[in-house]
Amino acid sequence: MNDFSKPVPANLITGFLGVGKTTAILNLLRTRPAGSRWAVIVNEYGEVGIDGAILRDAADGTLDIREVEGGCVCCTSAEEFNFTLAQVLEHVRPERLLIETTGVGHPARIIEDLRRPNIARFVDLRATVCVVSPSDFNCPPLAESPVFRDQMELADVLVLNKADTADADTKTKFMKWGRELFPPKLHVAVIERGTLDPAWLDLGADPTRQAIFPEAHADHNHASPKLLAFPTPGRPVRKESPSACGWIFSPGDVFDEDRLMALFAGTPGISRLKGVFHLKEDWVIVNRTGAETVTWATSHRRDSRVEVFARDIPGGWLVFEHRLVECLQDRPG
Ligand SMILES: Nc1nc2c(ncn2[C@@H]2O[C@H](COP(=O)(O)OP(=O)(O)OP(=O)(O)O)[C@@H](O)[C@H]2O)c(=O)[nH]1
Ligand SMILES: [Mg+2]
Repeated sequence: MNDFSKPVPANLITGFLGVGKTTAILNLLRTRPAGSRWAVIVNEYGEVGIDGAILRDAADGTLDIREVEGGCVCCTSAEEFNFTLAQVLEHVRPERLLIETTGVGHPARIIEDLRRPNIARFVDLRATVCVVSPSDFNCPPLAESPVFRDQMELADVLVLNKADTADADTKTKFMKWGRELFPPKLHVAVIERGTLDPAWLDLGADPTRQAIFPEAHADHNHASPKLLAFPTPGRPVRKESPSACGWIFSPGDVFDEDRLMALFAGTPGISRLKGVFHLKEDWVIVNRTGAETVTWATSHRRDSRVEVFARDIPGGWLVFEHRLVECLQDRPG
């Protein structure tokens, strides 16, 4: 039973793009006690949220999923985040709140906000879990970047996910490095497929952890206002942000799977791609990080949507949009 007199236990799940944050949350949702009411707030970098669709597949009457899209809470979405948080606390009253931060964002602002006395009365911020991927850990420009270092700095629990893609040396190096950090982490682990131990969530947050680069940002100035447009058949709505672009297609638009996969495989420069697509036989999630693509069926039926991260997309986003439209089964004349 919910005890409304107590602050809601909450955790932040942080980490770079595509490291397995949503996968870890899905795993945690599977472990929750039967009947226990949980809420998840996902803060996505792009204007087109995909994680909400992924998480909603796990939803039943006791799970509430909210999306804060269009930028990270550290810059443009702070107000929207606070509004969403207030709604969840007031109307959902969960027994546990999980917050997934954007893969390009800095978690300092959100932690600071949650610790403000007016919010801390309602939210009991527990361990912040930072998920790291072996490829990021082994990439010095990334691992030394201010946002990455602060994600590590602010974490209470540090995990190396995707153990299946790490050699023994990387795992040993990660464990040694994680255990030598100061202030010490409450737990350091190597995991696979986001299998976080739910007990780690209740390790208390250390409020003395401070960001070293609180002003650091990845390159994300979300100057564009939110678009209020609706797609029509064959004509998607495009929402662009620096180094990423998202599209929403009309729910009746049906994609040819082979053409779609060929487009994604044949477009150089894509660093991350997430989408939900209406195919002839089914609706599917496509989740790609680097060269690895995972596809699975989903119950999402609202619309097809995709978010693509790329530094230099050949020909630009409009050309890519044209190619996406060419993947439709009945292409517009
Ligand atoms: N090989 C491998 N892939 C994994 C593992 N865990 C997750 N993945 C895959 O990595 C991809 C990204 O996982 P997500 O959970 O969406 O990552 P994320 O951190 O939430 O991504 P963003 O929200 O876009 O930053 C998906 O295709 C997952 O299936 C793992 O342990 N090993
Ligand atoms: Mg995610």
